[in-house]
This record gives sequence, structure tokens and C-alpha cells, in this order.
Amino acid sequence: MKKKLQYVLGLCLITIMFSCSNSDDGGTEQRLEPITAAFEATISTTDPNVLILNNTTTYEFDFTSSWDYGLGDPAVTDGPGNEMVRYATPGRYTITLTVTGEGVTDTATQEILVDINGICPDGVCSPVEPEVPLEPQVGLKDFADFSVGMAITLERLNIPQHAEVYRKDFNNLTAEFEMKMDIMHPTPTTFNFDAGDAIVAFAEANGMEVHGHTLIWHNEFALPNWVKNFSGTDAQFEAMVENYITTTLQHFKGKVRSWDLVNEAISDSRGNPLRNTEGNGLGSIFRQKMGPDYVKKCFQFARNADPDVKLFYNDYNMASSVSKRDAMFRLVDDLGDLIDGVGAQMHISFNSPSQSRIQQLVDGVVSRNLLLHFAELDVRVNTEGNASLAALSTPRAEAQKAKYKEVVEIYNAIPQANKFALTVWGLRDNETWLTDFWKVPEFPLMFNDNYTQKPAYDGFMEALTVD
Ligand code: 9MR
Repeated sequence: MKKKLQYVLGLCLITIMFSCSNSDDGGTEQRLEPITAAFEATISTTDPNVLILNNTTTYEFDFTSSWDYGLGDPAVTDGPGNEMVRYATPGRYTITLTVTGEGVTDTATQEILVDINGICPDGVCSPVEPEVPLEPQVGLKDFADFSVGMAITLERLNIPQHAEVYRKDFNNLTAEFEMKMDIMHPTPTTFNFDAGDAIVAFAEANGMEVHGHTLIWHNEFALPNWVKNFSGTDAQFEAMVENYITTTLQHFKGKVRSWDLVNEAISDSRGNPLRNTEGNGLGSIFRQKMGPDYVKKCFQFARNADPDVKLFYNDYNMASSVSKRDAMFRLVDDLGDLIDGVGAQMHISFNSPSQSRIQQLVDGVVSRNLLLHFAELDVRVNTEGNASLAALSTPRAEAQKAKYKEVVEIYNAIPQANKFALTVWGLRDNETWLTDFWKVPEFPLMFNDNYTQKPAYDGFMEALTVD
């Protein structure tokens, strides 16, 4: 997103060395010395995402100048004074200054890189520097013999208090939305891995893993419009999906150790068939265009692209619904060696599903020698749907703690060979997706809005540390 800033006064600038190249230096015989475009670019010291552009072109006659900031917008006329342009999103941008004088046009260009710290000085991005705490911070991850995961957004990685807790307690990151199809394959001819790359950079700088989520998901919030309204043949659709899976997996090869390759393919309706043509956003364009074997096809494409990455099928309500669980196992059994693990989303409530139902699901995964990911854990407390619930009561907080503890105990007890990760779906209660979804207040996570730990956190910790 471009934001041209209006403030000019009082800025102190760090000059950085950007060299500008000319596309045409003449060489033919001309009566006049041709105009030569030139500009300087400096990073603002008050906002590391702002670039200050100074058109330094000089010419003895009148001339016009315009900028293309590389943000996908039309070129703009150079105004008086410096131009201040904000590059909010990590990526690679080419800035072009075009000048025209006495019928001759010349351009100067500069490429810049932007990461989660802002514009990279000299085009060199540095990994995010961990804020080294005075004393080593010990958290959940230090007591677990499996990865302790957290759902993050790129924006929150940049908030220091968030980053501090992430580093203390978690060692596996799942992007809440930045590694879905609408972001990674925004148009038929383009891919955009900038946000995913920035998340990987944060993880690498902090000794964390990244769990990729999610490549194939029917959900309208994760699909680009061009896929929803795909205009080609079914064969073209399938070729597009193969190319998407291949390109994405190869891009993140060696950096993202696991992927939810297919997400929520199974319908909640009677018999739990694959989602297909049902309306209200519940159907799957992938099933419609690629046929009943589409899940297997996708796993095969992925396996071809990267034989080493861990591939998961991820879905919800598989502990609470026996029929859905069984449908999932039929799907998974059919995949054979193509699949490494099952992601069991744990969007649960303080009182449901029961310990034994969760255990049955776990036993089914373990008996198949698959990895188990307890994914997307959050524990609802406002199951009554109380629209004016202002805070979590002590008894309900204790019940929630007990459920967290139960879930972690179940997970911790599985054989080491089946352990993979247990991922919590958000840090603070005020950032849960559930409030939007249920339209009532919710408090399903382990941290309060002020980053203090809730009893739920103690429940997680006790399951790891108390015999
Ligand atoms: O929590 C996620 C929310 O921030 C996103 O806007 C949304 C659409 O991308 O996805 C939410 O996460 C979903 C997850 O990817 C799959 N299982 C259900 C989760 C809640 O909708």
C-alpha cells in the first residue's frame, strides 16, 4: 500500500548509497546534450518503511519528471521538494524516475528490498535481531519434547511484546492467513511469497520452525477470485493446481518443514462426503474441477515437488464427530505413503469433546503410524452465547485450564514417533477469530489482552511438568 507522506520538516535523514542507472546514455550525434535522469533515495530515520526520493536531475532547459514507485500504481508527476513513499509490505520494488526534456526521455531506476524491519539499507536485509532478554527466558517449549506452535500474523511478529512471548514459549509458527492461496497466488500469472519469506526469516532468526498452512482450502476467504471464477477447462484447472503446489513447495523447500496440504475437504453433512457442489461457501471448487480423487492428486503433486517435506491433512471436529473422524481415516488410508500426518484442529470448548473422544481420535492416528498435529487449539468458554459477557469468571477460567491441561496430557502421552507439534490458535484473547465467528465475547486463549498468562497457560505447563 502506498502512502505518500506530507510531513517534510524536522526530518533527519540517513543517507544510504543507492546508485541510479541510466537506461540510455546517448552516444549518437545530437545537437543538445541529452537530459540524464538522476535521483537519490534515503531511508527516513523516523520511519524505516519510508523512502525519501530526491530528483537530482539537472538540465539547462525545461523538463518534466514522473515517478513510478514500483507499487503497482500509475506514474505520478514529480512535485516540488522530496517525495516520501511508504513501503509497508515486504518485497522487492523497482523505482523508476522518467524525465523528458527537449524531446528526449531518459530513466533512472533503483531496486529496493523491504523486509519486516523496513527498507533494507544498501539492499541488504538483516535477520530480525532477537531482543536478547537479560536472563534466558524459559517457557512452554523448553518443557516439551514436541514443537509448541503458535498462530501468528506478520504484523504481530513486529510487535515487540508479541515477539517476546513468541520467543519465550513457542518454537513453531503457523501463519494465520499469509500462506494461503489468495495471498501466495494472487493472479493467474503471479506468485507472492514475500509475507511467507518474512515469517520464515523471523523463525530462522529465532530458532523456530514454520508449519505451512494451507495450500488447498475451499474457503472463500482463502481463495483468490480468479480461482473462484476459473474460466478454463477442468484440465487447465488441474494443471494450475499442480503448478501452484509445485511452485510453492519448491520455493519454501528446506525452510518450511511441513504443510497442511489439504484443509477441511470433508463435509459435515450426513455421511461426511468430500465437499463438492453445496452452496453458501461450503462446496469445494477443487472437488468440482478435479474429481473425487483430487486430494490424492494434490498429495502426489506435492510429493513430486518435495519428497522430504512433511505433508498433513488438516480438519476440524474430528474428535467430536465420530463419523467425520472415520471419513477422515478413510481418506487418509487411501493416501497411503503420500501422507505423513494428520492435523486435528482443536477448536474445542471447556466441556467438549470429552477426554475419551479426543483419545479415540489420537489412537486412530497413532495406530496408523502417522504424525499427529494438534492444530489450531483454542478452548471456548462462552458456549452459552452470552452477548454481554464482559470477563472470564474464575470457575470458567479453571474449567478452561483443566481442558488445556487434559489436551496437552493426551498429546504428551503419545509415542515419541508420532509427536509433531501442538499449536495454539492465537496469543491473546482479544485476537481470536472466534469473536467474529460467534458474534459474542470469547476468551479462548492462554494470554490476557495485557499479555499476562491465564490459568489456561498454567494448565498447559502443568501437563508438561507435573507428574
Ligand atoms: O484465524 C484465521 C483468520 O485470521 C483468517 O482470516 C481466516 C481466513 O484465512 O482463517 C482463520 O483460520 C482458519 C484456519 O486457517 C483453518 N481452520 C479454521 C480457522 C478459523 O477460521
